[in-house]
Order: sequence, then structure tokens, then C-alpha cells
Amino acid sequence: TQPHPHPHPAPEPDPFSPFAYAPAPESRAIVDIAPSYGHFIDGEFREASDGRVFKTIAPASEEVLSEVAQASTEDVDAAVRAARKAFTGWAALPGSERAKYLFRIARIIQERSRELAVLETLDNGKPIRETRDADLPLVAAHFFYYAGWADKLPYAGYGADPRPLGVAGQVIPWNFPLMMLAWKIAPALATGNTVVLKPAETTPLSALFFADICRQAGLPKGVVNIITGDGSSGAALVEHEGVDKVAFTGSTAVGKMIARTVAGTRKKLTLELGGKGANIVFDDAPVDQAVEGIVNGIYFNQGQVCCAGSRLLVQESVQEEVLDALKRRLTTLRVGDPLDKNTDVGAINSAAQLARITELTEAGEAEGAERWSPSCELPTAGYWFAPTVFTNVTQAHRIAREEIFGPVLSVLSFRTPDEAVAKANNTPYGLSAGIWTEKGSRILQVAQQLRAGVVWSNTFNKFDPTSPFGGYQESGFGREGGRHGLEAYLDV
Ligand code: TAP
Repeated sequence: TQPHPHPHPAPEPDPFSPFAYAPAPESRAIVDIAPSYGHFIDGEFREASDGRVFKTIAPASEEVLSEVAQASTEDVDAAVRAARKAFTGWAALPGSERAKYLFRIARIIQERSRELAVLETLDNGKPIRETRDADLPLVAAHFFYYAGWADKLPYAGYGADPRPLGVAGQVIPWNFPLMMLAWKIAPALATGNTVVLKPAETTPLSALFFADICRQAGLPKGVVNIITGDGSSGAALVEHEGVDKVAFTGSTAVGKMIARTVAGTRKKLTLELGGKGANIVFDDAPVDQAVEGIVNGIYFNQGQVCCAGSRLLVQESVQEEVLDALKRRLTTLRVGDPLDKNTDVGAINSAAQLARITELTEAGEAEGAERWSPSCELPTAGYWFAPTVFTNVTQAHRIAREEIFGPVLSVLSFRTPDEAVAKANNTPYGLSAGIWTEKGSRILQVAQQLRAGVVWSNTFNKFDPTSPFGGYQESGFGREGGRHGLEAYLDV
């Protein structure tokens, strides 16, 4: 008998589109994780010089995924030396040649995106729908975008012959492991620098798979080096005298320590730190659309997002209506197995992060705010936190001031636009904000007054490689993305 052809065959992924993605990955079977990994130095994987290793686990199940090397100062030194050795040749390549490697890397990322999405979901705990539809397409798009700049640097507005800085030491967090890697490595390579990157201790795997992609792309040895380890390995990299540029994304506390370490040296520095973004809903905003934006703002990636809309500022006259609609919407969110395509909210990245979220929410209750969560059953193994909303919050509460980095929304109200701006700006941070209103003039007026690096209007958590991203105040300095992102890696 002839098999019946499927009436609507799935469309083939378009390999030429930076936004193409493969069909839904179903299971972890499509990713082959080795029992152990070494550092990627000078084009090859090497064991730690002192043999030390640590385990990386799946936060959704606490299953051990693999053992990775813990970088000593010797390993850091070897990686920096490899990057230094590779620098002369890489920087001397015509931009069009460097572009070819970056385009090749971008294409391989697309081809391997199912595997990478499952891997990222396993190691990080975020839903597969996010890694598949947001992280991976954006990672590929970032490499495509900076590949396009590599042969056009004299036209970037930084002089006729902008030069690379040298060896970049890059330290990244666990919330968007592969995307933060792309934000760091793509502009560095496009501008002719070589890199040593340290991923976060809890999410080292996708960076190691990226190392394999560099090999597959035939990238010259030593141009990209990946060392795994904890904060001490990051500190050793930042301190290494062979590093010309330090790029860090993570907590404000560690960012301040790094700024002190680098102060007075020749090293250039960019910092992307924490945030406490205000999502401002005016009384003329379309409520259903705003509710979707609030949910996306704080429950995307379990709220473990530096630009999360963690403070909802809602105009008093519509507060009740918005909160009722929000709570109704939250009861429909599915919390659970991140590899299930229907899951909206996955696992918290680590026990330490869960403890921090728990501590801050307990402080919220103790200080008198009112706590609400939809009823949802949380898995017994792994690290989980139900979507949470706090009302009756004052600006003095810790949950209104400190970055929680979890699925926890603090709701405050306002009467006038001036009051909304004053409350939104009442934070030591300044990374992101959102404005929901029908009035275009109000969007422009309020956006002008907000001290935030990115202001979204009638949307939230939208990213694009062409757009510069970065902070004001204690959210850091320097921009990543867009033409501005080149400046961080050029001697201008
Ligand atoms: P951090 O400690 O800042 O971790 C970021 C990166 O820096 C990791 O790779 C980390 O390694 C490394 N690191 C730690 N100490 C270092 C040091 N002294 N010198 C150089 N590198 C060092 O963040 P965390 O502990 O994972 O999270 C704590 C809080 O930071 C969160 O609750 C959240 O509020 C905030 N956070 C913000 C962001 C963004 S994007 N703004 C991202 C993550 C966390 P290890 O992984 O081994 O610690």
C-alpha cells in the first residue's frame, strides 16, 4: 500500500532567514551531552590543569547533565595566551574574511538550533517555546547582524580606520546563556578582537557547544576560547594582565567589584547590570493588550531578566480592572516541564536563586504587601516558584526597590503622568521601562523623562540586534547591539 502523504507538510525551514527556526523539538533525545567537558583553548578541548571539575544540573529535575572543568589561574592564563597569539592574524584579516566566518557561525547555529534549544532548556530551565522562538532566532540574528558590519567598519562613524582593542575577557550570566554569548562574541569578532569567555557556573553547556560550532566553522584557533568555572575563574580572567577589554553582564554587586579591579589599568570596560523596570499602564491603554505585556514583562524566563518589568505602575482609575484581568490571565499560565511545548513558566535556574526569590517575597509579606498567586501544582523535584503578584506595595518596600530576578510582580499605583515618571525613576537602576497608552504624544513625553536605557511602548521585552541596549545609573554603562555596540570593541 502507498503511504498517504500528509495533506499539509510542514514548511522547510528557510536557511537564509535570520529569523527562521526549525520545527518544535520534542525531547532531550536530540541532544548528545557528553559525560564531561574540558575548556576550549586554542581550538581544542582540554582538561583543567589541576583536574578540578564541577557538575552542571538540570534545574527542572536536578538531574546531573555533565561534569565540566573548573578553570584555575593557569587555565585562564593559557586561554588568554591563546587569544593573544591569535589576535595578530585575526585583526589583520580583511573585514570581508572575518565576515565569512561570522556568517558561517550564524548559519550553523540555525542548522543546529533544535539541538541548542533543547540543550539550553535543559541546562537553564526555561521553557522550550522561549529557547526555540526567542533565544535561538535572536542568537543567529546577532551573528548575522555583526557579520554584516565586519567589512564596513570605516563607515560605522568611528573614524576611517578603527582598530580592535586586542583580547576581550568576557563574563556572562545564566539567564540567557547563548544570547549573552552572542551579544559578547559577535561584535568582538566582527571588529577584529579575540576573546576568552566564561559562562555562568550553572549554565556552561551551550557555550561549550558553541565552541564546537567554532571548530565546525573552521574559525582559526585561539580566536574564541571558552573557560568554565565559578566566580573565582571570572575574577582571574578580569584580573589577567593580558586582557585589554573586559565585558561583563551580571549582578550590580559583582559589576562594582569588577569596576574596582579594572580601575587604573589600561583595560576598557563595559558593564550590563541589574534593573528594576517600571511598566506604566495609563487609563486609556487597551487593557487586554497591556495585560499580555505585563505577563510577558515579568513572567518571561521566570522573571530572570535584567530588563524585566518587575514594577507595575498602574493608573488608579483602572487599577481594579487591570488587576482583575491580570489575575484571570495568570490562572491560564502553565507552569511545569520546560521541555513541554505548552509550558509557559519553567524552572528557576538554581537553588541559590530560588532562595533569593523566597527571601525577598517573605520580606514583601513581612513589610505588609499583599501576596497572590494562581493555584498551580509545582513539580516536586527541581526549583520552582509560582507566578506571584504583590499589591499594597509602597516604594519603601524591598520588593519595590531590589531586583528579585524571579516571577514576582510588585504593583504600585499613580494618579498623574508626573507621579508615574517620579515613581518609575525612583530607583538606583535605569535599564528598561514600558509605557501603555493610546496617546502618541504621551508616549514621547513620558519616554523623554524616563531614565532608562530602553523604553518600550505598547510592547515589552522586544529585542533586535540592530538596537543598542544598555543602562543608566547602576544598571551599567556601554551599549550592546546596533552600531553603538561596535564602539565597545574599538579603539576610537
Ligand atoms: P553574578 O554573580 O553577577 O554572575 C554573573 C557572572 O559573573 C557569572 O559568570 C559569575 O560566575 C561571574 N562572577 C561571579 N563573581 C565574580 C567575580 N568576583 N569576578 C568576576 N566574575 C564573577 O550573578 P549571580 O550570582 O548569578 O546572580 C545574582 C543576582 O544577580 C541575581 O539574583 C540577579 O539579581 C542578578 N543578575 C543579573 C543579571 C543581569 S543580566 N543583569 C544576570 C544574572 C544575575 P558564577 O556563575 O560562577 O557565579
